[in-house]
Amino acid sequence: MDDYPEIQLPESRVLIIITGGTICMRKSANGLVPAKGFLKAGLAPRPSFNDGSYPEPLEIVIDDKGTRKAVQSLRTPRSTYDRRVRYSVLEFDQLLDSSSIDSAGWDQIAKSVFRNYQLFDGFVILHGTDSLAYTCSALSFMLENLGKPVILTGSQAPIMELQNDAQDNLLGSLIIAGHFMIPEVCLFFNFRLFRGNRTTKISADEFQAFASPNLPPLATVSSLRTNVSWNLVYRPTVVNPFTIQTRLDTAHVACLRIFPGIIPEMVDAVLRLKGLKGLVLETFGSGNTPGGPDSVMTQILADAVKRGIVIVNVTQCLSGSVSALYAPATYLGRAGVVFGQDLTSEAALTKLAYLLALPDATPEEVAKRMSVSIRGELSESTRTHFEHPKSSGTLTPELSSLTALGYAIQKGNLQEAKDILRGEPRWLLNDADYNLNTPVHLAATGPNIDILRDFLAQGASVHLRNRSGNTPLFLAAAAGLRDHVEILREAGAHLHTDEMAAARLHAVEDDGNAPVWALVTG
Ligand code: ASN
Repeated sequence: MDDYPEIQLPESRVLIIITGGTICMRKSANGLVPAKGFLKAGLAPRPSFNDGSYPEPLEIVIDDKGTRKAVQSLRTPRSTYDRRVRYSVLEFDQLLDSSSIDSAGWDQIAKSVFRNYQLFDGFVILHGTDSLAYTCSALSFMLENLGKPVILTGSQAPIMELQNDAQDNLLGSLIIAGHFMIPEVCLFFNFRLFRGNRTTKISADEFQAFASPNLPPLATVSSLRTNVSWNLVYRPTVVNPFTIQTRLDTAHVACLRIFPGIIPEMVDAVLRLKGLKGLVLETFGSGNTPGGPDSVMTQILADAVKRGIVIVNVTQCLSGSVSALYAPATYLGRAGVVFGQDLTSEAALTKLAYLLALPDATPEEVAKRMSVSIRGELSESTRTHFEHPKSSGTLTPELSSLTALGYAIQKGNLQEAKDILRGEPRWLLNDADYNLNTPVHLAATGPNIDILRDFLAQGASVHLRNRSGNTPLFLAAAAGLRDHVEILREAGAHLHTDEMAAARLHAVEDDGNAPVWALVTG
């Protein structure tokens, strides 16, 4: 037990999905292999992962077969943010060295998140580092309209080793998933949180194994604080609930690295692979390949594009973007090769596989979407991309702006609310007052539904809970506001597990609000 007075602290729920990787490996006659029983052997004995209340109550999780089962949970000690994180673990039946992951494995992860979405506040996925950047990229596309944090991590040394990076990587991930509503697929490694689809593995053995060369970290952990760059956090701004897209088409895409002296026949042979639909071409510098405007190479590429193959130009360099700066890249563009801007190869390949798997994907449509950002995976050079105003990055609310916004909501004054948000140097919409009510909580019971609609269209989270543990949806139902409830549901809001029992009781009570409660329990 911790030494602080035992007051009722808010608790977040996080699901850890274990796919394998070094983090959970043990030595065997064949070298390191992943081993089961991580919660009990790896986490329960460590004070930072277990506040001593073990064994804790069972938590419900939904397994791969869709069966609800009760599993052991653990709870962290109190955090610097006065919160505890309760977590449970779902292990893949077959734990993998991540070199063996494929699109079926990605489906399994996406389905586990989807099935358990309403039961948890955030997700941590343990994964080997070898293919981690690919999995992060793939999931960022597969998880559509994500409203909760999904954080992937792993380690270079197993948690059972005396000196390891596993403990810090997992603890940092758990804390972020349990405290910060960053609705992105992220990678946490060596005290930094990255947008997953911007990452690449840069070291086979250093603890600093990943980099995000074209986008600064979304958060850094230093001493006791987690500093979130809220201005960089990507939020879906269409009001739609969370869904997943599975079965990425990895069977019909390829990646080819250009090198000095590469013969056009080699490129042609790859482009004539049976069934090939998309190719990522790793070019020199800012997008250049050998061959002039009338060269065989350019002709081969142009012919392939005419046959309906989407070819995407990305740079071999660790950072920077491709562009039509030099003549060779311009010729590629004229041949119909798409500029992948500053996409990593991992993001380009998985994005192609994702787009090609969408129903009715035409080569033209896929090519068009490859050079625009759909999940913040690339920087669009021609468009001022969506960025929240710069912030100092801590959770500390500036009460004056939040209070002013609260009054505007209470008065139902949409224009005033918009003005406050526009002039605000930080992104206020996910901040909270003393009672942990966010502007969405206030708008959910406010007199003007257009304010609620506006906040949701700006990507404000519907999943944050106030000090009493209530979501905006719960408050709107309690107030009997059917229209507010409906729009929150459209945005993917659902009741937290702890609210469900009370809501079900209300739904059968003989009172005027019972039909509204019925809407949220269905
Ligand atoms: N081979 C391991 C894996 O990717 C490497 C690691 O996790 N550090 O599963």
